Amino acid sequence: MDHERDAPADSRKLSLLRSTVVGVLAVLAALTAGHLIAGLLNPNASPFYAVGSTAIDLTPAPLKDFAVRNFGTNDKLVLLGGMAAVLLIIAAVAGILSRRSLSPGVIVAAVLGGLGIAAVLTRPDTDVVDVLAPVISLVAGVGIFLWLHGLASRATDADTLSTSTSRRQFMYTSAGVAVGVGVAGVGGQLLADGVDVERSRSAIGDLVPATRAPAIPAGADFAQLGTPRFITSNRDFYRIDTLLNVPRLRAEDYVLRIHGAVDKELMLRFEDIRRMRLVERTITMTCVSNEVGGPYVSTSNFIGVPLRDVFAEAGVKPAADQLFSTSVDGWTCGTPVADVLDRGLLAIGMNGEPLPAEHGFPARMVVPGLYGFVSATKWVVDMEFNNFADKQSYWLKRGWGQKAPIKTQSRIDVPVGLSTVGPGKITVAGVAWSQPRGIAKVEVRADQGEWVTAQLADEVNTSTWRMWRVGLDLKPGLHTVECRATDKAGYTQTDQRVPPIPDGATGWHSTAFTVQG
Ligand SMILES: Nc1nc2c(c(=O)[nH]1)N[C@H]1C(S)=C(S)[C@@H](COP(=O)(O)O)O[C@H]1N2
Ligand SMILES: [Mo]
Repeated sequence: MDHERDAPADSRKLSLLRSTVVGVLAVLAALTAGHLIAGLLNPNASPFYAVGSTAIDLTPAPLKDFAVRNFGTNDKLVLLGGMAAVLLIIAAVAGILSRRSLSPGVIVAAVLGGLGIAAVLTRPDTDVVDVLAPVISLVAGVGIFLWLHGLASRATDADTLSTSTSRRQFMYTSAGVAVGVGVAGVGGQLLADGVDVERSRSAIGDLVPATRAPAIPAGADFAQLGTPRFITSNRDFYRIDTLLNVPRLRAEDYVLRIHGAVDKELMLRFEDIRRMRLVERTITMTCVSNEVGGPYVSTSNFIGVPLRDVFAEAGVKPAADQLFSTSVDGWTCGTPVADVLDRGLLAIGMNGEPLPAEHGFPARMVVPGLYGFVSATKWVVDMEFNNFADKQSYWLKRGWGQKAPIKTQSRIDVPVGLSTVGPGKITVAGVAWSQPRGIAKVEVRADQGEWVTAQLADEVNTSTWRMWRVGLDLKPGLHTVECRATDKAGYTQTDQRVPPIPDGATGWHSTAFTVQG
């Protein structure tokens, strides 16, 4: 850029506005160019997503728990939004630092580009060719930066006759780049969405199991009082995973590898699984991250093949004590073989439909009685029989438990906390669960008084939640009620509060509300 030498230093300094525009557009161009190429190659190779996913994996467990607790299922959106905000600030600062010289901007672009390349190279769900996405991202970022910086410098040269032309040229080019950024971003997203999981799902049609789950009796929930309905709709089923974008795995492309301590290694396609004898089972799933009184518990009619049947041909060697499963995105999970063979399911359907994409389409594991992080691998593509001593799973490496049977818990759904109810007799109602033991009793007390035994709804099976209700006569004013469940093994919930990490929260749920006079 020869004009750099011609102009005196002062007049060569880019305006604040132009330098900011240069920085921000360069970074946006880098991100969206990478997103577009990733859309063509592999959506997981988008540098923005890859860095975000890596950040999730590297996040210390307490911070992750904080995120889940405070943002729930929106934690990923919060992360992406935060990343975008930080990037825009870095971009603006890099632009402003480059008012006199190109090097700060180039250095920032190179560092960000390097991060993108490193993230894509180390993701478990990307191939080597996918590195093209962050490389093009880097090239686009540096290229747009140099180009716009050159135009901005020319527009800044005070002594040229053509300054106004140069200014206009900078403006138009910036606008053009902004449009390009929008097109690349939207295009990349459309391409990523284009791997048509929905078409693959609907091509499967209704799943008809050989044995249906028994019908849910009308008396199984107290939904009219404010408990959840017994069967959670697919849309309302809680969702927990480490992913920014749901894997787009089509049933046509699906292969499950079964290997390790088996007599014969197996490769099963979706059609192979579907042709096995399908059963339907009503199961309540629970997340270990659920706080006392929390929402991460849901019930579905899962359709699938008992894992025992899936493994019959493979022949599991008796020495193996862990089923180490891996999802298409590289998340891993270790499940005790005894539980897997006793009651594990390779599920392909939920409530009569193929699994929704976010719940593991086309196939996932479900093992009643174990928290999801040690049993419920979604988008499962690899199952290896080995020993717990050999291989550590995703959450175990991050300080969570190795074995995590679901703890007996109960929750008050009504009255809603801090609400005003009554006057008259107050109905307290909620749910309790203790898969696979089953619930024997739920008790409620008000204001630390005597425990009152609640009425239990009809039991569906011992691997599902159980609704309860009780009527209390309470004087007008503020009250606190607590609940505790006893399972069929005779264990009554302890009042001792422990947090979810490492293997599930304990303690009694309590709710405060006001009774009207
Ligand atoms: N591939 C994959 N499978 C996963 C997870 C995950 O992060 N990735 N999370 C697990 C956890 S912690 C739980 S509680 C359940 C939740 O299943 P759901 O989202 O269908 O409710 O999925 C499990 N399976
Ligand atoms: Mo979980």
